[in-house]
Amino acid sequence: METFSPIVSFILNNALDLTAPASDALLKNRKNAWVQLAGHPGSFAPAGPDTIWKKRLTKDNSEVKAYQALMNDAAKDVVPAFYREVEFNGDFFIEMEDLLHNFHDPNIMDIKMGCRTFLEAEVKNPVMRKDLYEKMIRLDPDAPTPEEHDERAITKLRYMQFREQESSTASLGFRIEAIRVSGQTPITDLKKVKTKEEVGAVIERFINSSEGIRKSIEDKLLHLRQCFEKSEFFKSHELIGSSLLVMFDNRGTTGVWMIDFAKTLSVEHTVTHREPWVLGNHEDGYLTGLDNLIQVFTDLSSSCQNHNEHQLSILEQTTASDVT
Ligand code: I3P
Repeated sequence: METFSPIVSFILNNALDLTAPASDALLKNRKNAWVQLAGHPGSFAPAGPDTIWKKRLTKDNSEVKAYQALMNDAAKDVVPAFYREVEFNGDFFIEMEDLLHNFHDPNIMDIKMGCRTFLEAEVKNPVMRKDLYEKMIRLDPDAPTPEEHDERAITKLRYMQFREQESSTASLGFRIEAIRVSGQTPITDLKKVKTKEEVGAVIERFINSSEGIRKSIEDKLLHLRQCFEKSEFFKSHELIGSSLLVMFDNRGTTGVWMIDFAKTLSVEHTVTHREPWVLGNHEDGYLTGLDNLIQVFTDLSSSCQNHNEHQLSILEQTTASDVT
């Protein structure tokens, strides 16, 4: 579950690790949904109606600042509505729209956007981490250098770049972190999904080859790109570790939102989100990733159409043989 972004983990579990109710009044409507999930580091609480509280885990309030600015920006439509920052028992929370409220048992996909998944500050961080070495050899026992094997530790920069190379992040500018198909156990084992074809296969499975859902999500991605390109906020901010949340349900409702702005930081010069990153330019490759993601959706059009026509003809044959 840890590979889902915090919002998605919350949606999947409808649970959190907060021990105290956020506020009795706010929780009254959804009291039954207040479930403790042992050991999970989630930081969301159902508030309500139709809002959630997200706990601030870092000292700085970059995410609040991002949401506040985005509420008056061209990208307002494609981010969850932000209501306010709340202090409760010494902790700070963001009260925001509960994206689940329009969905019934949704299918959910979490896509981490960008070609770079670490802040530039990480480049100068010399801390050697044993946990990340362990994670690296679980993915590929041959990946560490002989020196890294000796030390049994690597820097976070080394690990994050390794993850970028192993997945589609480095080549396509996004990676699917996890999907949840309605009624099935979430799939989080996607760290080696790398090529356009592999990503396409995961997405086709996620949308169950439905041309209607494919087209609707593609349209929403195109709209999201337009909003992003018009946004003044994104011109002056780098986006690291931000996700796209894609949902649909069996009633045909679809939604695509930008989420997770804890590492969305103001930059002094303009960020194109398409130029390659070199240390100091703060480029993140977000739009490169979005261009490629849209292309994957477009490329799935003919196979979804064929699949849907095939299904239809099977249905017609079955109906015809039932009649005779
Ligand atoms: C983690 C993932 C997280 C990152 C975390 C990594 O790797 O890249 O995004 O947290 O760093 O361990 P994986 O997906 O393989 O589990 P941040 O985005 O906050 O940097 P961490 O171990 O320092 O928390």
